[in-house]
Amino acid sequence: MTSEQYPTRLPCGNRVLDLAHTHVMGILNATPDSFSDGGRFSQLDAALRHAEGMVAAGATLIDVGGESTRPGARVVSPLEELERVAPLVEAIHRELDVIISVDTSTPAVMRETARLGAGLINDVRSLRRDGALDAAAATGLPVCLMHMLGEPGDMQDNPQYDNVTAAVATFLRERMDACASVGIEADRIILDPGFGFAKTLAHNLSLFKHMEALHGLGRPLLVGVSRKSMIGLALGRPVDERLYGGLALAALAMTKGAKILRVHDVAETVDVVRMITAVESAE
Ligand code: 7PJ
Repeated sequence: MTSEQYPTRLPCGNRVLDLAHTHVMGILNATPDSFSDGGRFSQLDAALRHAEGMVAAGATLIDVGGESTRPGARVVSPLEELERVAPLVEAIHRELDVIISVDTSTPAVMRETARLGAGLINDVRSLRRDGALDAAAATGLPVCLMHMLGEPGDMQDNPQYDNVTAAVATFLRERMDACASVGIEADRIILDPGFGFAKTLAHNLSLFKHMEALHGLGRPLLVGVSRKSMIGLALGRPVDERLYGGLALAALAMTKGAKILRVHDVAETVDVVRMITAVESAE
């Protein structure tokens, strides 16, 4: 475990994230036809109930995403993305005691969801879209910067690194500098190695092994590996059989000092966090 070099209190809108502890972030997909005309209410309600279940299971953050980053996924317009995400953010803010993270690269979505109660901007493109730096700065919210090369559509076309961990650290440092240039200071930033984004299995495993090197950037780490292909490839498991592999990685990420674990399986991951905390709290 690392002792934090940063203040442990991170304001996220009207809530505070205590970075002295490890937190579980539950994934909530506002999927392509979630809110299409026929089932608009029922699908919104189902998503809200899913969020409620994750909060009851111990998630302190819910990550709401309206754009699929799977290679080959359809491009979503800003308006469409907003129509998927905004009703959910509004409903969660009204009904649940949780920090709402919005998984978006779209400036208009950042601005509007911040107004509706979001507490964190989670951008897999690290605010590289036109207008994203300014939009994020204007919200006053913390930002999660994630390493990825290229775009989700082409990121897996033969990614190459001399030293993947060093490349990720350099990239994240540059994005922190870009943030500073628009007034997003380091104390508002969370960093993410970006597992599965523009990385082979060998890259993902090496980056995971050497994750502690990223503590040198002085900011809390978020790790998202839940059900990802690095588990599938390492174990030879389809997506619905990756829970145990994912829990192993969650435990390892926590002991390597990650502060936020982004997962689908909240209850199981919360048990991992509680068990490790019990041991670490012992005499
Ligand atoms: C991540 C993410 C991740 C952050 C996705 C998936 C793909 N945001 N959004 N980190 N992954 N910060 O969940 O499989 O690893 S979408």
